[in-house]
Amino acid sequence: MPVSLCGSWDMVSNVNFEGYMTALGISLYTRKIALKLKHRKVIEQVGDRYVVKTLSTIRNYTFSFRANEEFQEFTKGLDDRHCKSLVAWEGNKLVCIQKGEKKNRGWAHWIEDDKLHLELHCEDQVCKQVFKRVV
Ligand code: ECB
Repeated sequence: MPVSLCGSWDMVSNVNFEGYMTALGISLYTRKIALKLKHRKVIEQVGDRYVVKTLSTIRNYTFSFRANEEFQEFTKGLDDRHCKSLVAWEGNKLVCIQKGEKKNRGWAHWIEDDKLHLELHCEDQVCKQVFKRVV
């Protein structure tokens, strides 16, 4: 049984978010603003139904899904694309594959050293984010 990712988490590091946003075609202007943001993740789970909220001072993104079930994702307020997304546990990692216009797009979440880790990838870019639990 994988450990629970549930709770509220505050960003402590964000490596190569710039490269990830560039791969998604985000404009220089928006990237400059987005790079200054500290994200908060709020993860809720009931059975195999998840809600993942990414919160910031200027924009929020909420995404809900059932594990092992493909669904339509619209990345509203991010790069505004439609993807066919599938989230599944692979060992201790919650892994999402986002099929769509962008190649090799997806992310993985896992817990390591009491921190929430997130690796976001798109094309040849990998962004690594770490979050600490909000107390
Ligand atoms: C919503 C907080 C970030 C807001 C950034 C604002 C403008 C940047 C516009 C586009 C950037 C494109 C995508 C990166 C944004 C957030 C990265 C995490 C979103 C995500 O897919 O989280 C997953 C995994 O936790 C769950 O949806």
